[in-house]
Amino acid sequence: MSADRFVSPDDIRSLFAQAMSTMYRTEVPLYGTLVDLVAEINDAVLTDNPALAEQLERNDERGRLAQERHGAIRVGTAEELATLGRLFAVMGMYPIGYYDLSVAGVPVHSTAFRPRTASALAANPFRVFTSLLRLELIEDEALRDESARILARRRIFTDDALALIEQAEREGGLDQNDARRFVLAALETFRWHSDATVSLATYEALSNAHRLVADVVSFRGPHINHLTPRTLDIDAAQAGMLARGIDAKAVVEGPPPRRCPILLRQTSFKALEETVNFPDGEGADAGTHTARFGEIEQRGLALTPKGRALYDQLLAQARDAGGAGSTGQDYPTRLAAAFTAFPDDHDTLRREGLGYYRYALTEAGRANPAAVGDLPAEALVAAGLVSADPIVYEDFLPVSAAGIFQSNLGGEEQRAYAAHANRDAFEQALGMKVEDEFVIYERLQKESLESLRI
Ligand code: OOG
Ligand code: NI
Repeated sequence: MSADRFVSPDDIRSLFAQAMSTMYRTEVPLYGTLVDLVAEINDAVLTDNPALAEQLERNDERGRLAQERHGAIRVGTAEELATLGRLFAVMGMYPIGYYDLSVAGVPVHSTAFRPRTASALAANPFRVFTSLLRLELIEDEALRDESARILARRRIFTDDALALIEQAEREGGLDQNDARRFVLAALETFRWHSDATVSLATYEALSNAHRLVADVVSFRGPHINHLTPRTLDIDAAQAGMLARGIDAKAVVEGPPPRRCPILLRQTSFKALEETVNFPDGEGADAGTHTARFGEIEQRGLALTPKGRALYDQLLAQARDAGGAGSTGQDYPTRLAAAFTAFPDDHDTLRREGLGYYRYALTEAGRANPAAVGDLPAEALVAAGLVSADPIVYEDFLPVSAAGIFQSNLGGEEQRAYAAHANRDAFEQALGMKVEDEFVIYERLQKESLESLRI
């Protein structure tokens, strides 16, 4: 059996991302509006800024831009999470990063399943932010036990999906026909079901414990709760949402506007009020649930641990000023003021080791390989023989994620749980280790440096 009868995991991921996008457009038409808005803005930015267009082209980001999305789901048990890990592996997506949201009052911890090599990222960087409910954080013991019983009963994967995961693991891949079947079967896990599996009374009890608990426990599966396109100008996207009368979140999460974008800036529109049907036709009017929303993001430079520490420090400073968190009219001003301490030109960011860069020979460098020799990268950049472009941040930010969760659960900022991050428990549930994102960025940067000398 030769491996080339198999469809590459990159192609399966692209098929899946496309299928999810089509499904979500039908489920949440406003998502389609966001995608169109982002496409318009990105075209305009690229037309106005040919240098950026060239940079994206050089770094294999131009082609992926129109396809680029992340989604998010929340699961209830270790078994669900572990099986998801196997399902995503068929598509070349691996758990990267550990996020503890309990400190922000959300009883979950999370990872992102995503591709991790330069070629896989260039093919399609589709990522899914995946949260596992921490039932142990529900105080009411009876409710906790009932939730566990309800979750233990449900089956979130179709038989076909499970069989095809096993087949892919056993044989090392899926052929064209099975890959197509796999995508259709996998899609079922992420579909929205408006029928609750629990009584209205149970739903309300769960909701009182935390709206997120109701969202995870009351339904047949972990519906995809948003899909996020990537814009090149989030301030334009935010203005565009407001201009179209979309109920956008007040604050853009993440760093302030900058000349050199870093990490991730995100905005979302509020969750839809959906009608939920309860068994026996109960609560015909009572049943609305906020689960699904739309989000737009702008991605920038991936930061090194040193850069990230500075980011975290300045963000905390902006949020703590006046004790107002990220609420309050003056938050954008506080944020901008704090971030004046973060260098905003690429030469400084690079020389101070704050971000990761991809190095490549320029035309001059290619024409004169002898001049490249053993010179250090900085000297080559200074001589115009090598370009250094920002490596894009492919991950998430816990403070931003908490803000997104909060605004879409319809909640006020809530008290933090007295829990601690528990990466070991998460990895145990998942059945594998989550990878450290810094190691991946470091490797991408190193590979680019090595490519200069070949
Ligand atoms: C996930 C929220 C996190 C992001 O972009 O930070 C997220 C959720 O609400 O399930 O998607
Ligand atoms: Ni998101």
